[in-house]
Amino acid sequence: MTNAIDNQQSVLIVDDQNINTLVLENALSPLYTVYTANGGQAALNILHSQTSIDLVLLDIQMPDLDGYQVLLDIRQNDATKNIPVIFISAKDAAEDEAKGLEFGAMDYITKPFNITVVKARVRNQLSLKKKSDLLEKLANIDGLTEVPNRRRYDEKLDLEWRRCARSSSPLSMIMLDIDAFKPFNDNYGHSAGDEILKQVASTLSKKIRRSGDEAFRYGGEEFVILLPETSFESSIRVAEMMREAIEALDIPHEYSPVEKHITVSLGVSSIVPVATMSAKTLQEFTDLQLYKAKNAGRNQVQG
Ligand code: GH3
Ligand code: MG
Ligand code: MG
Ligand code: MG
Repeated sequence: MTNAIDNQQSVLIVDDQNINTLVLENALSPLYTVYTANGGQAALNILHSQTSIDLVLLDIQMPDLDGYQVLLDIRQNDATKNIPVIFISAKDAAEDEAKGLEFGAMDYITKPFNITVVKARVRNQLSLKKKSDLLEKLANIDGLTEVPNRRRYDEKLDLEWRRCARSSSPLSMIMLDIDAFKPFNDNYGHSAGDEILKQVASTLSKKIRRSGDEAFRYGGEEFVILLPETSFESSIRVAEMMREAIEALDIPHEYSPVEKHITVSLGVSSIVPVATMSAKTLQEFTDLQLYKAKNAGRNQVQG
């Protein structure tokens, strides 16, 4: 195992015969971070840990879990389903190769392999992986504020809802809307408005302390923060801290009926998810609290 260098891609080599793992590791470790596993279960253990793997070189015939079973597991798991797999197998009949590709492998290399060809094929798959990672990132980030977007939020809400349902722990949500943003745009101009959105987004991101919490741009001048496994009381405190942080930016807004600077209103709610309820319930509750904060005079937290 080599040390991870920043931005270096990672390859997991899986083979029950040490000589194969060794030859591949020698060829690839000068270029990539290499992990090795001597069986199917060992491979899954690495893939299920926090390690990020960009490509798997996978033997098919192994005594414990075979390559097909490993690939099936990779594709069924949210965290690993987009990792490309290259089968490297002594099963060299055309039907075997076709079966491997139909199973979802990106490429198929027969043994005995030519190491130069293996390196070229690995390089091709990793270059594709880099491009698809970039596209995936761009698809999930809001272009203006650079925080995760609505699309990412929808995915994350669904994921955290299911996760908190399994652990019977509360999922909390904060919805935040800039007060009197229309008169700000009307008087200071739309690009000045855009700058406010960027500042608000970066303030929210900076105020997030727990690694599981995340802020998203929900739309227009509305942001949403998801706080998995966080109590209602803690979430109210986070919301109040965010409200204060934005007020402390002290951005002049002469045309606001609230204060002479930019303020925000926030709604908070918290649910221990159960299977019969939809994640949208939490969103509706939180939106209702935001509505209450607006009606009660803005620049405040309601929950
Ligand atoms: P309230 O206190 O009730 O929230 O009042 P408001 O004026 O903020 O609410 P309203 O929903 O009427 O206005 C939202 C404004 O946000 C209108 C829209 O032009 C502006 N807005 C939405 N997206 C953007 C954006 O990307 N950039 C800029 N500059 N303005 C935006
Ligand atoms: Mg084998
Ligand atoms: Mg709004
Ligand atoms: Mg508003």
